[in-house]
Amino acid sequence: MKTDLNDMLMARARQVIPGGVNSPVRAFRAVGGTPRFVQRAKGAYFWDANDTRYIDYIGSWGPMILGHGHPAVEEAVRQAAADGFSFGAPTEREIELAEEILALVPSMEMLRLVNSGTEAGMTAIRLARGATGRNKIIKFEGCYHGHADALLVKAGSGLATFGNPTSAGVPPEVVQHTLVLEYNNIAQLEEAFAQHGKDLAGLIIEPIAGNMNFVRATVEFTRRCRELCTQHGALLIYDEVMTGCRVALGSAQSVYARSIPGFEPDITVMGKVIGGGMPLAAFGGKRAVMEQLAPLGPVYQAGTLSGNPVATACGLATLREIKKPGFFDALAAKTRRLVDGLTAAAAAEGVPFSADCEGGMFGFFLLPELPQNYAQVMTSDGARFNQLFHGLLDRGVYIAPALYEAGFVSAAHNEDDIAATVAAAREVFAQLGG
Ligand code: KE4
Repeated sequence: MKTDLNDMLMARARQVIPGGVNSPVRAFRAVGGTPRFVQRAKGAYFWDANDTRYIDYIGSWGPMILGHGHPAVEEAVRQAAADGFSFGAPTEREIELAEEILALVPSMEMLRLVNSGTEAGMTAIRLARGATGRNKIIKFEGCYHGHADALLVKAGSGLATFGNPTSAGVPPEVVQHTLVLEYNNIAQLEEAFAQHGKDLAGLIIEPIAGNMNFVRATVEFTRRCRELCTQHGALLIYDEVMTGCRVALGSAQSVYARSIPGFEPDITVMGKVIGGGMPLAAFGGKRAVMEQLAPLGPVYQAGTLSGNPVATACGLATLREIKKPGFFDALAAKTRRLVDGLTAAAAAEGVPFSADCEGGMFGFFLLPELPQNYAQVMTSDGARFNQLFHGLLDRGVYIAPALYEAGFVSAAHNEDDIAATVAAAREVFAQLGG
């Protein structure tokens, strides 16, 4: 029996890193088995410690929209690193990246670069509170906005009660101002604003919830979020860390603006794609809101490595590639072919299956209908998902090791990869049965 080097590395990792990983989802706790330790990646693939190749549909959880090791991005990072890793002083490239992002997401007039989606989301909440002088926040069950204390919260016992912590170490008083509502539930949303509207600083939402695998906010729900925030003077915070420049060049807000003319959030949180795989995220909004931030205004936020010169080079090179004519049309069509192929394979084997995609992001459920909220997502059969996950993994196809996570296609995935993925899924669906 050949020694599995992933097992050896995991045993060693567990000695020095909690759970052997630097982020919990990587540990395969939900699906079982041993995480694959990546030794290198290129294009649509990575190779694990055993030098086994996988078609990669995680792509670092979204950033690798070009595929791994795009030559133009590698060259930009190489040149930037040669000029210096970090200065703690302003650089022209931070201006260039800010200008590039603002041009793609015109609801923002200004932005600030930070190092992670958590940092961006945490600061967006603080900014909404500072700008409005109010404390209360609405979030939705199933949406994840990073691990800041105020956002690690689950629904209270009812509308009247505020949230309870989802993590040890978060004092109840920290989440007492966070109200957790059901995604896509307009009646509950309207009731919450009726009860708490004058105290609400903001509402934060994933427009397409990739942390519930793939659940879209309905157009009507989105319209009501916008209307009620405007009516009550609360700020609509769009968490586009995952969807930003991933579901469309203009991000999810540009998709919703097609159905809701003039639709704009007040604050947008971004990450992943805009950093191209390096630690970089951002939050932005209208000038009047953003100028509340230090050093101009009373809302403090800072970061040693914010706007890091190597990370900004990686992000800028990535954005310059994805804005090229035809990039998103091709990516969206390829993602659609994958989803249609998987759907047909499941139908051929009588497996209850539903899937959806937008741009280069997709999701699927072993459910006959697409779920509309967290409770519906969690009716999925975890054991069957785990069988699907490992069946694909054994066939060299790497999807997210959790049924509530989305999938990502890159420009580097080719038609053979899509066909091989669908063929692998067909074999596993045949084993799963109806
Ligand atoms: P980070 O702090 O992980 O950079 O971003 C937090 C975050 C914020 N908002 C949304 C919508 C996000 O999806 C994320 C992070 N996404 C997860 C995957 N669902 C990252 C993977 C991980 O936690 O290891």
